[in-house]
Amino acid sequence: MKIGIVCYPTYGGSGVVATELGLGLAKKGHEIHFITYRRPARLSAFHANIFFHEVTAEDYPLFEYPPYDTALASKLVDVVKFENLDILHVHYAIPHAAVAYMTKKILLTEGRYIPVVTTLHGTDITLVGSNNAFAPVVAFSINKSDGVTAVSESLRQQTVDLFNIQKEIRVIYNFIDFDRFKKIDKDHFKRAIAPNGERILTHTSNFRKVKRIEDVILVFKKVYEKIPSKLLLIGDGPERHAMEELCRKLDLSHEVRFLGKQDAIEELLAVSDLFIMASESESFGLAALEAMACEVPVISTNVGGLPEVNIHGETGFLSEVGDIEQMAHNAITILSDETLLQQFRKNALAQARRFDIDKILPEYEAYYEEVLKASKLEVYT
Ligand code: GMT
Repeated sequence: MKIGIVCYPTYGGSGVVATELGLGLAKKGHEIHFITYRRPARLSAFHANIFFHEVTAEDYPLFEYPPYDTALASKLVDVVKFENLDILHVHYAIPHAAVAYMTKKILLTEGRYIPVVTTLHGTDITLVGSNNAFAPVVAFSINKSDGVTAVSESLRQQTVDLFNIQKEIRVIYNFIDFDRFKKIDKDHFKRAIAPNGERILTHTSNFRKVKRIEDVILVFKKVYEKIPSKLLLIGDGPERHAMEELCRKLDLSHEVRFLGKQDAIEELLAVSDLFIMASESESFGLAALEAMACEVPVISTNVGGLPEVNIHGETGFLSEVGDIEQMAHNAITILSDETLLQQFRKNALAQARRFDIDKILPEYEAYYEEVLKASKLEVYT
């Protein structure tokens, strides 16, 4: 199949999933065309089946905001036609699903039908999409997609609850590539980070408010008071500066390391004992799955799709948003008992295997086939 993939090319979860999906499909022989404003962060190496088309929204003194949507639609029309794509798969509804709809309509005027699959990732529905500024377009473009998937059952349900959706939404879970995410021997890292054998707690995110990193630090403080430990904070974003200030105020600067954006996250997970995710909203929690694949148990909140990934009492523990006491108690329970920690590590890996890329990729392939079969020429009005 020739598949066009549209996504945000950043370190965010939706861009990561879109890129890993494209890479996986390319390895299976599909021809993949990424159409984005920048080369996706995880698309570093050359692959014969992968093509990248950069979208540039030309600036002009009249534009306060460069018209990215228009530039993307024009680029999609061009790529679909000249690369002869079979299907467009857009990740994150805003604005990609609406732009794909416009693309479809433009191509229809030339008698060309391009089926569109939209994957909902979370904030496009829960935080941004449900906002009145976007809601009518989000609902419309979901209903006008030829196929719609959500990355968890919770996100599917939320979408149906928030919008008037006539389209069936298929749940296709996010996935993990075990060739990359596995526990590897990085003992020299461990010695550098925790020279006295301290426990290592880790958090990865884009440092936005929704991640509640303050809670992560406050949980860590309580753990640190009981168990010698270090906290690795991976990623960057708007909250970073305030969090650095908080660590200084709490006199934790020597115990908390801000590592910024990292490419080889698996190497840091390899030396971690526990992963903390304190988010107030999380449609899936890809970062938690990456940790689990590296045999790291997870202390998380119980929101959104997290209970579908992190199994309470088996792979880690779930708590109410903001319940710092409970999260700290759960973390101490696991970290103070080596036998329990080892059991949780094993369980985390076993649960992560349910999301093996080798199981999930065929679900996408089958879904594309289904959509292609069902898509008929729409009546142009
Ligand atoms: O978590 C973020 O802020 C990034 C965001 C994105 O759209 O890139 O992540 C969302 O999609 C990920 C991949 O499907 C999910 O694993 C995250 O749970 C989801 N984030 C939220 O729902 C807050």
